[in-house]
Amino acid sequence: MQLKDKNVVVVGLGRTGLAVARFLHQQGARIMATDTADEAALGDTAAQLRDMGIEVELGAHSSRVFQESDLIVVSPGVSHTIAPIARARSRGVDVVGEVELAARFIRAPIVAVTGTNGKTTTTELLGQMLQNSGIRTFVGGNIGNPLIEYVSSGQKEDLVVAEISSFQLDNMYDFKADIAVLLNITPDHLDRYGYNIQNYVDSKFRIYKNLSEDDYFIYCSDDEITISELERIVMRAKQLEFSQEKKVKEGAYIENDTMIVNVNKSEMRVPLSELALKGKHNAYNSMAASIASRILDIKKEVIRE
Ligand code: UMA
Repeated sequence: MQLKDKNVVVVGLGRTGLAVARFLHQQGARIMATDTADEAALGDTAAQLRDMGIEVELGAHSSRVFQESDLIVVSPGVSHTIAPIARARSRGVDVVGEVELAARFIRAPIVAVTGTNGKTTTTELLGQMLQNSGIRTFVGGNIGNPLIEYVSSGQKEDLVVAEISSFQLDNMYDFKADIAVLLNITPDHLDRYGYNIQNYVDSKFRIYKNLSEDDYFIYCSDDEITISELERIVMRAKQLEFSQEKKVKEGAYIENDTMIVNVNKSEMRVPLSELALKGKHNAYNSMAASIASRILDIKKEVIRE
């Protein structure tokens, strides 16, 4: 993707917006940055942007800023439905979130972790398993460090593990994970979704949209919303499930207080008492991270550790 001399608007100037602006500046784009907050609320961000020669608009998102744009990059905290963004999209302008933009420059395989609860824990756990196995792994996303920072840094890791929120998914189109993990879905952030749970479910399920037959979709088969949605869609990826209520053919389940992970016809068993993270929810998180690790051929001893 060529960004040099493109007119790009950065919407929202929190951690994501600043990181996006730095990246675009590095790429030689012509940048306009806009945030509804005032100067004081943004700390020294506006000053940092101006030092890079970037025009900053504060207190509103005026139409003027969006007029000549070739690309608009939206922060997760900014709704994808606000008027100036909707208008630009209807004019055919490319409107993307920071994760979508970053993914266009990431060459390493991506494991994307989403779900209402447990995303951060699972992302960290999986990142730790991979790093301990010697795989050079960047861990980022909603967890706190935007993926675009990884792209700007020029780092080239073997793998990226990304925590992805529904807000980020709303502005993701071509993003494709190699392994997607959907932990669970319960009503959350409904104010951003017109108080309609289906809009939130649709957002979460954007994670599967570009998965191919060679990719993996890991999900919790105890989660009613996930199961009923899976019945409605066509999933091309290989599916692996995890459950605490029943034995599963491929994936992970609990039997006699032991977590059993069965991937590629190879089984590993870990007594629940040995899991570092205690409790039912963490058992789910451990199952999801272990399945992803086994798909990536991480040794059982490393996962167990
Ligand atoms: N803003 C506008 N216009 C609007 C709305 C907001 O300009 O219409 C501005 C605000 O004035 C503010 C800026 O946008 O200055 C904030 O942007 P942001 O909320 O996207 O904040 P960031 O600092 O960029 O943090 C975001 C994520 N925040 C949200 O999703 C709300 C962080 O997730 C994430 O760690 C970070 O990017 C790096 O990727 C936080 C979060 O609460 C932890 N996530 C939710 C969750 O986990 O449930 C989804």
